Amino acid sequence: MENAGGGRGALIVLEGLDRSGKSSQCARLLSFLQGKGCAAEGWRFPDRETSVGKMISAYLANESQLDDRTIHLLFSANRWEKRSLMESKLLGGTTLVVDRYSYSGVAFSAAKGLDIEWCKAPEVGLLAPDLVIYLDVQPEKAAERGGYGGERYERVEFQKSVAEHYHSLRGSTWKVVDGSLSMETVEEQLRELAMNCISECQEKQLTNLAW
Ligand code: 2DT
Ligand code: MG
Repeated sequence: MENAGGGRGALIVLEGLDRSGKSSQCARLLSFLQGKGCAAEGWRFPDRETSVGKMISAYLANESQLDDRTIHLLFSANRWEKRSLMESKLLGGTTLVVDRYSYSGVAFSAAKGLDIEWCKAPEVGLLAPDLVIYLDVQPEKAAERGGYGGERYERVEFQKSVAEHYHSLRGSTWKVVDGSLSMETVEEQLRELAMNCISECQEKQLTNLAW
């Protein structure tokens, strides 16, 4: 379809609080795009498969303790270690649907009290998304959705602070979708946003994240 002419793929990021529906919607969007014949892959951060990702995973499971700045930089390193592969996929025409990215990195660390500018710095130079879809749900509502999985950060008070920091990061590539609507309604909105993004990004250069 859109990328049949050899254009680049789109970098589409989904962001939101824990239990906002990101992972389900990423999967639905991905199968929709693939069903349309679009070259697309689903990615997620943290990517827990790499050696850095394994350290992050142990930290999130409360199996290890790390200084706040140290874990922040590991999350960032986990994106940096994937940057060149991400770039070659995109330039090769594959659209990437990514579950969390630098915005999670900044919003979660800033919610711990780290300086937001300090948090943004290591993200500069990663690839800039063409579209960031923020699934907006109230922290209390998200917590009701089958509860949290018991990982670090999965507490309502903390998630409220994360939501405020996400809010301060909203920029021109952001689209806020009401995540409290039905799965089908959200899915429909995401399809439209993604299709528009994929066709529009054909004429746009891939750029670096600059905040
Ligand atoms: P998942 O529940 O989506 O696996 O995320 N996080 C994530 C950060 O603190 N910094 C980051 O850079 C990223 C990508 C959000 C696990 C948790 O990790 C947090 C929730
Ligand atoms: Mg989680």
